[in-house]
Amino acid sequence: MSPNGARVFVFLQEKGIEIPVEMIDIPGGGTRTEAFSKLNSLGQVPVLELDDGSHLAESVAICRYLESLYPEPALFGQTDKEKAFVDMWCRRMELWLFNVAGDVGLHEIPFFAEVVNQNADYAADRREVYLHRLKWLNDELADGRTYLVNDRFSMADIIGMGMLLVAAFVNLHVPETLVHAKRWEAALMARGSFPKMPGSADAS
Ligand SMILES: N[C@@H](CCC(=O)N[C@@H](CS)C(=O)NCC(=O)O)C(=O)O
Repeated sequence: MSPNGARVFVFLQEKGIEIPVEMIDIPGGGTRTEAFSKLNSLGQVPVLELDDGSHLAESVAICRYLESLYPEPALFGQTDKEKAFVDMWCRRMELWLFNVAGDVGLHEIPFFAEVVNQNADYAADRREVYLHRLKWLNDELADGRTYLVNDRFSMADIIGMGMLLVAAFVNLHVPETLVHAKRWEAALMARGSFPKMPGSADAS
């Protein structure tokens, strides 16, 4: 499953929301058709079709909209302060980690040669940066908390799940030495909503 689509799937499962889902065959070119570009002009999943026929793209925007329709359990924070911290951690996970692992994929996986001018040196640099930033995450989690914000599972952890997934696609894993990041990863993997990882027995 695609890492950004997985965020919405995890969100739906954590909320217990059931909606009709259509899977798009990305390697088969399903996001690059004219019909799909009418749903999202960037040619990317996920996309949520609303009752009025409009189409909402961007995984975090979709999840935010679903949170407004299904407030419980709150995954974007409960109090104003918690909401702000979830926001901070969503941005950190997306911009500081997820996108770095994503860049490795964009610059190494042949399918994405149409999307970027692939550069092997840049990909190698991003691999190092990702591992360096995992050390930062490990230090952040050294206070022993289970999840990123207030010990309560949130959207920031969901982006973290997507990060683990996108990294696994390019064979980047949390080193055993980063015990706090490993503890956080184990807590995420223990949740029933954790996405199927590449290479796992039941991965699709
Ligand atoms: N910022 C977007 C990123 C969406 C995205 O990159 N989707 C990828 C899959 S993870 C995609 O559909 N790629 C299709 C393609 O490149 O043709 C989000 O959060 O939804």
